[in-house]
Order: sequence, then structure tokens, then C-alpha cells
Amino acid sequence: MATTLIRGGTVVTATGRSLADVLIDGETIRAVLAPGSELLGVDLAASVDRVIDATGKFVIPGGIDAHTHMELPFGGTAASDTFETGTRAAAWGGTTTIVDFAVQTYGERVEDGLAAWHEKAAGRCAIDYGFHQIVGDVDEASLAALRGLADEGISSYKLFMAYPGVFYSDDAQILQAMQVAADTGLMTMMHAENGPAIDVLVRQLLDQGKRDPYFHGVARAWQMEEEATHRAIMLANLTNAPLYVVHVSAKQAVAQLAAARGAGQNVFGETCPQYLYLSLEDQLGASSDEWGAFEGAKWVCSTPLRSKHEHHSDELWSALRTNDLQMVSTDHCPFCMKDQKELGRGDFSKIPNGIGGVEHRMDLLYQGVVDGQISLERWVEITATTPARMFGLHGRKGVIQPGADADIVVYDPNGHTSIGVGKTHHMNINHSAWEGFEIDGHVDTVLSRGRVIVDDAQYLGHPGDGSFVKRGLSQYLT
Ligand code: DUC
Ligand code: ZN
Ligand code: ZN
Repeated sequence: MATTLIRGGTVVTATGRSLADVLIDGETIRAVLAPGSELLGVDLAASVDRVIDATGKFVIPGGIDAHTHMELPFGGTAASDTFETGTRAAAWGGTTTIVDFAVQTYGERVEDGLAAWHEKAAGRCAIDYGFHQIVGDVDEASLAALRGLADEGISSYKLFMAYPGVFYSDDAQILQAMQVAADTGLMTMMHAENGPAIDVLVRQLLDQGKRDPYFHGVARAWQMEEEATHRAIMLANLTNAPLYVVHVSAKQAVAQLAAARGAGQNVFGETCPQYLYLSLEDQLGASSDEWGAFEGAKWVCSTPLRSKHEHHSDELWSALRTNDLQMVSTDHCPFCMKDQKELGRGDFSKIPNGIGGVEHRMDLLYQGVVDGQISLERWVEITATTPARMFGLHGRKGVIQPGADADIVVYDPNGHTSIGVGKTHHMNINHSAWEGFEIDGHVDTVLSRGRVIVDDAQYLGHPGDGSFVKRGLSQYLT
């Protein structure tokens, strides 16, 4: 087994930073040593197979993106990143584990949906991966399947309060699923938007001739997110099931989570970079020579980008500081404009929902450190350490400590990253929702279980390097 020493860097964890060397033995971190330590020999550097010089750089746990949708079928098409292209892009951006969503569609058995996802991913991933299970059809059979999920290494499942006729669960279905979750310890992940009410608003807007992407954000009003978040919290409270609300974008939904957490409930929330940086007016309302007002389709996702005049993003950053929101995932779900987003030209409700971002999460959140929004330690916590704890990977992923997988990123705070097509862009999509973003930092070297897969602007990995990781129950519950 090859040995590697990462020498001279500042190791940053969720709880602090220190100058330290990291010794890797095969796939695992063996030791974190004070610089110049002779504990394991006088000249450790001479006795290892490889030395990585991290002088002046941060040495951090590889990112964990706990919310991706590779190849997700949606709106008559499918997300454009495969497990091969999407995990490679993730690796370029310093993410070394994804947790993707296996899908059970209406009329399908949960077991078959899960098997199909294993089939898509096996042998193709650049980095390790796990699955949550989307349950799109809650009935007796799927409730029974939920009971066996944790044994498959899948300790969380997602329900949708939105998308009637596609993934939607009503309150009776949610209640029953949560009862099973309370029994089994599964984490319920919730897409919290009032889908039936939104569909009425959509129809009314279309009837008034309001058909551009901008109106996607108008129809999916913050009240729809706040109400559904509150309802989900109440159902979780009643059933005593832990609840994790995905892609929180409205400050009013954050307030609901904060109140429930303040009252001692096991309720958690993630937000996504798009809600921290982008807005209804500047993105959904964008216009270009090529696409006219349809340009905004690039940023159609749900929950939607919100009005900058309502200051949601300030509240989201604040909640990340106070731990009212615990982590940041991408909801990576890319669709090209041509032939995909285009399906909704003239009818915003037919635009496939999703933004690609798996490659840029670590950089975009690091910019939050540079801008003074979060501390360096909090950056590591919300992008790696908490995702691991939240979803049953603690000890193995998300930390730099002996015994953990050697998933490590050497990050250069003096480097620079220009995001955009033709610049830093490896996702399988021909536009970037992040075009023009400039980051005051750079992912230099990425190790996945001890193997260097990105170094010095070169990709050194292969499809199939990554393995399926079985996850335990959440280690974040109080
Ligand atoms: N939201 C998105 O934007 N895309 C995929 C599914 C979802 O809930
Ligand atoms: Zn969702
Ligand atoms: Zn999603």
C-alpha cells in the first residue's frame, strides 16, 4: 500500500486549525503530526512513497455533497450529468463524496428504483457515493420497503410536498412514512413546497399570459415554502421522526426551522449556493441576445431563487453562522438550454427544474469565508463534517483524523478560480449558472481514499475509482 505525506499545510477542521502534517497509509489517514515530529521516524518524508507540499495552503476534508441528481428523469428529459461526468466534475471542485437520490416513480417498487440507481452508478464514479431514496409513491409496499432501507446502507429517504402527479405525497402519506421513520431511525428529507396551491398559481399566471421563466419564481411564492415547512415540522413533531428540509431558500422557512430547533425538535435544514448568491430579478429575470427573456430558464429550480429585495440570502448566511441551517448541498441537477430547458419555451411550468453546481460548491462557500460571511472552520463544517454526521458517515468521511478515509483537499487561499464555460467547467452542460463568478481560492490537489485524483490542474482519476458507501443512521440527532 502506498504511503503519502502531506507536509507543511494548515489542517483545518470544524473545530480549529493548526500547522500539521498528514500521513496516509493506503486508503486511510494514519496520523496527524506536529510539523517536524519524529514520532514515526526522524525523516518521515524520505520513507514515504509520495510527499505533497502544502506549504501556505489549507488541508481540509474532501467535500461531501449530500444532494445531487445525476441522470434524474424530470419533465420529459433527464439531468445531463451521468454518474461518470458528474462525479468527475465534483472531484475537480474538491468534493470527494456525493449522496445522490435513487428514485421510486409512481407505480414502481422502491426496490426496483434503487436497483436501477445502483446500475447507473456502479463502475462509473470518480469518487465515493451513497444514495438517499426518493419515495414517489407511498403505499403499503413502499412503507414495507422503507423498513429494509437502513440494512442496504441507505439511512434517509425523500418525500415531496410539491409536484402533484409526479413525486407528490399528501399529508396522510407523509404521516405514515414518518411513523416508519420514527420506528427505524431513517431521516426524512422533505421537499417543502405546497404543490397543489402552487399549481393553481401556475395556471393563473399562464392564463394571464405570464409565461417567462421569471414567473416560475412568482408562482412558487415564499408563503408556499413557509407553509409546507411548518406542516412538515408538525407532522415530524407528532410522529417523533427526525426531519431534514432540503434546499431551503425562504427566510420565513428558516424561521420555522429555528423555532422548532429552539423547542428541542430534531429538525435540520440545508441551503444551496444558488440561494446564497443568486436572485429572482438578476437570474430568473435575465435576458440575452440568444434567448431573450427565456435566458432565465438557466436558473429555474425548485425551491426558486427569491427576490433580492426581500433579503433572503442575508438570512440564509446568518442561519449558517448560527446553525439554524446546518449545511450546504448543491441540489445539482443540470439541464442544457438546447432540447432540455427549451421544452418550457412559452410555458415556464414545462422548464425542467434544476441548476448544475456540484463542481463549484467548495469554491463558492470558500468565497463566503473571504467575504466574511463564515469562518474557515465553519466552511469545513457545513461542506464536509456535518454532511458526514447528518447522514451516517462520521468517523469515515468529513474529518482529518487517524482511521478516516484519506479524502483530502489541498486548497490554496492565494490561488484564484474563474468559473465559467471555457474556464473552470467540467460538468456536462453547455452553460454555467455560475458564469463569471471569481473565487479567491483554488482547489490544488484532491485525494480520494489516498489516491491523488486531481493535481496541478490535471485529472488523474478513472471511472470506477469511487465505491458505493453504506451509511449508518444519522449521528447528528440530539
Ligand atoms: N428541485 C430541482 O430544482 N430539481 C430537481 C428536483 C427538485 O426538487
Ligand atoms: Zn427537491
Ligand atoms: Zn433535489
